[in-house]
Amino acid sequence: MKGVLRGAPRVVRVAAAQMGPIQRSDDRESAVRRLTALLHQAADQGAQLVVFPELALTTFFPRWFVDDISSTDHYYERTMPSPATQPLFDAAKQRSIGFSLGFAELTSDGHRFNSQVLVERDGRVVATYRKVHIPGHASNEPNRAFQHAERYYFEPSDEGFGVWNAFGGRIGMMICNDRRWPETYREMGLQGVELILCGYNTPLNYLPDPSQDRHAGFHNSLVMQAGAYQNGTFVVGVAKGGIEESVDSLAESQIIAPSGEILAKTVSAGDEVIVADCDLEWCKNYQNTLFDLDYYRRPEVYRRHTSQRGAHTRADGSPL
Ligand code: ING
Repeated sequence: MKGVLRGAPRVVRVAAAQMGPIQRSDDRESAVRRLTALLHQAADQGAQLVVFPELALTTFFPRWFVDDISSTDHYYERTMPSPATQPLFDAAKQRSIGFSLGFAELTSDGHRFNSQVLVERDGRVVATYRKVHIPGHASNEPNRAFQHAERYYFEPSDEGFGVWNAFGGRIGMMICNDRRWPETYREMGLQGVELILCGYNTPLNYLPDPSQDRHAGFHNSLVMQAGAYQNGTFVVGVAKGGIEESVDSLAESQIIAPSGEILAKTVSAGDEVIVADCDLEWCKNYQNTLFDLDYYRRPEVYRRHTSQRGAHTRADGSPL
C-alpha cells in the first residue's frame, strides 16, 4: 500500500449547472441562451469547469415513440460545436471556463448516440463520450403513461469509458444510467480518474416498478456517493429536472468528494448553479490507502465480471 502522499493542492473550482425543463416548443437557441447564462454565473463565481446535464439542448424526446425515426433527426447534433451551440463555445472561451455538455449525436454515417463533450478552458474539445448503458425500451409501449425509448433512439457505445488529462487532473465522463452501474466507476478508477462528470434526466416515476419512485433521490445519491468513495474520485451529477411535458424529473444535482460526502447540492428543480472547490489531491487519501487498487484488488478471481452478462445459478445453489 502506497500510503497517503498528498502533494501540493490541485484545486479545481467546479460548477454544476442544473437545468429546469426544456419544453417541446423550446428551440435550441433558447436552451443555449439558458446554458450560456448558467456558464456566466459559474464563471462569475470563479469556476474553471462547468458541468451541464444530459441531452441539454432539447426536450427529452425519448419520452415519445415515432415510427419514422428520421422525423426526430432535428433533435440530434451533426457536429459539436454546431451552429446553435457555437455561442456557448464562444462565451466559454471568452470567460476561460471549460465545460461538459450532454447532447444527442447523429454521425455522418447514420449512428445515433447519447453523447457528452468535454471542452477545455482554451476552447479545445478534449473528448466526446458516448453512453454505454442505455436504459428503457426499444419499441413502442403504448400502455405506458410516457415512453422511455432510449434503446430505440440511441445505440450503446462500444468505446467504453475513458479518462483524459485536463484541468490539471484525470477527468472522466458518464451519462445518467451509467451512474447506477459499479462497473462504470471502476473502469475509470483503473485509469486513475480524479473527477467524473455526469449529466442525467431521471423521471420521478419508474413505470416498470413504481415502488422505487419514493427512493429516486436516495438512489441517485447512493450510487454516486458509493462510486466516488470506492474509487477515491470526485463525482459531479447534474440534472435536467422539473416538470417537462407533464413528466416530473429528479433534480438534486450534487458535487461529491472522494470521501463520499456531498459538498454541494441544488435546492430547486430549475436552472441553478452550485460550486465547490475540488482539491484533486484529496483522491490520494483513498486511492493510496483503502482503495489502493494495485495492492488490494484480485482480478484473478473476478472472472465473472467480464465473462458473464447476466446472473447464472445452479439448481442446487452450488457455485458455477
Ligand atoms: N434515465 C434513467 C436513469 O438511470 C430511469 C433511467 C428512468 C431511471 C426512469 C429511473 C426512472 O436515471 C436515463 N436517462 O438514463
